[in-house]
Amino acid sequence: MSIAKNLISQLADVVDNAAVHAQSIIQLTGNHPELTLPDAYLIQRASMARRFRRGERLVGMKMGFTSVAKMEQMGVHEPIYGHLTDAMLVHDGGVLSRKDFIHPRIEPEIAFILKRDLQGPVSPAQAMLAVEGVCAALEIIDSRYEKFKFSLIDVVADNASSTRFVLGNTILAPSSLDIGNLGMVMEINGEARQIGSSAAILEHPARSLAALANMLAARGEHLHAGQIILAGGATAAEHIEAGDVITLRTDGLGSVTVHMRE
Ligand code: OOG
Ligand code: MG
Repeated sequence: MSIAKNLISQLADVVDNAAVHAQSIIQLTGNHPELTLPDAYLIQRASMARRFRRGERLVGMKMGFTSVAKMEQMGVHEPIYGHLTDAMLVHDGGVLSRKDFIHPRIEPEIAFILKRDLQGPVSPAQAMLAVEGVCAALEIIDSRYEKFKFSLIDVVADNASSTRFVLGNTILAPSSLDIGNLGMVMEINGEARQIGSSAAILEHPARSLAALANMLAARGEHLHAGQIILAGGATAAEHIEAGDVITLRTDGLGSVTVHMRE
């Protein structure tokens, strides 16, 4: 059975306020062990509704925990999704301000931009037919929970730790390269800190896109033309601090950079 509507709304306020004020909170399941995964997605959607009321616009979706490295780092072993808004989108070479975050981390990703609606159930190959372009991306995550520690249910309620994402300027048609095994090197201040491959993302990022469409289809929802989809971190995430410059270099998809200042 699902929890009461007013509790969903109250908990959505808790995660939303934590994000707005960059202040950490204790895990929702600490006080509410009865929360289920469907409840967590309801809280996520209710918190997004607050952002939309403030004028933010939905621009896409993200997948999380699609690589073994991410699952092992965070102790969550099933893929989840979250919502991305225009306020989270940072341009390549953009600058972030450390004070806007609690304890930010960064991870290397691949992004898809859709040319048409994508309705599950679909196979990975069918999902790719809806893709206009692919690019390298950096995702900045900032769990609202103390010490960046959470359960599956807590992280889903917190919109999968979403805070910012940066898209590379090299956007290629998926037919022009094989995205199944692209080398990815994430550097912080010129030092290679994570080295991986797009193959780490569910063995092929197309599987992540299909998995997202299929998870949404189970709720009667679908992806829309023009949306940006992050396939999930290919490696573990790295802590970032004021003064850091982070660059992701990829085989074939160019590079993408973001700066963190005070
Ligand atoms: C949750 C978000 C996971 C990914 O790419 O795996 C995620 C987290 O790690 O805090 O974005
Ligand atoms: Mg991510």
